[in-house]
Amino acid sequence: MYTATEGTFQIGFALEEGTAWGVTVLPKGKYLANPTAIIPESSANGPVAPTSTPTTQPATPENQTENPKPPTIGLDSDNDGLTDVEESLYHAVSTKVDSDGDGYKDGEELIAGYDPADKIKRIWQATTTAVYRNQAYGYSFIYPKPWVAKSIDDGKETLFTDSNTNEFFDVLVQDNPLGLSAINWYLRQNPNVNPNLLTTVTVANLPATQTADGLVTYVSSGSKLFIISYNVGVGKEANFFATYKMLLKTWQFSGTTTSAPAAEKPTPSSTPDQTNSSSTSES
Ligand SMILES: [Ca+2]
Ligand SMILES: [Ca+2]
Repeated sequence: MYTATEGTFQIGFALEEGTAWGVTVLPKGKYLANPTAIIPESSANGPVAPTSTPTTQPATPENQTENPKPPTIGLDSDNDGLTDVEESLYHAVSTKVDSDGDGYKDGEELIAGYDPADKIKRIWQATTTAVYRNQAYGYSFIYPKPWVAKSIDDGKETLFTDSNTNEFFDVLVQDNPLGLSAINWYLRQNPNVNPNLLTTVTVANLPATQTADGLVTYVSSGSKLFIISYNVGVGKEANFFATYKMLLKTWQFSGTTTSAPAAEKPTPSSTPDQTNSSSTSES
């Protein structure tokens, strides 16, 4: 239903299950929405429930066309998907597409969770990496061993910094009491963003939401929402895009996985898996 009068509008909609609008929790039911409020249809003439930011939400999202571009990737001399900085970090060879001679490109291997400098090892078995485990919030992943990990706020946020470039990864845990999916949580926080600009990737076998620049990933698990971001720095080149994808690939929630998977190689492909879609928990 849509009705309009001078200077305003009203839209009717029905919720098949409960959700939230700003700070307002909406149970299952039928509603009427106008630029300043959402009200149950059954009480359309009664008191209104104000929305959280009625004066700043535009009536239409058409003007939200921001489409953040991925940053410029740092020098990749052999064009194998690992920057020269990453080649050094993982003890690969910056002039060899396939450093360990196993038939798979260096970048393809790292993104799939394999050691680009060893024919057999997975990346978590490499001497160049370490595992980070956050006991407070029940997650873990693999990161470059030389990086400095620093937790703040009792583990609610942790930074992983490369001291040479000052690029860093940031994992921030937010409350998600309604258990919203990643996409719904994101759109609730960023109501003006066009959902078509977001992409869906897989993290720990869960659908995750990623911004168009590929730098921020949102994962929902239980009553928590995990924001995993890659901070390149304004105007700088990104040297660790493959490493960021490796982090997402190796991310695990406690209790959702068992032992390390068998050491099968990634399926041969000229286009490395950008969606981290294959499981790390299969054996
Ligand atoms: Ca390279
Ligand atoms: Ca290889």
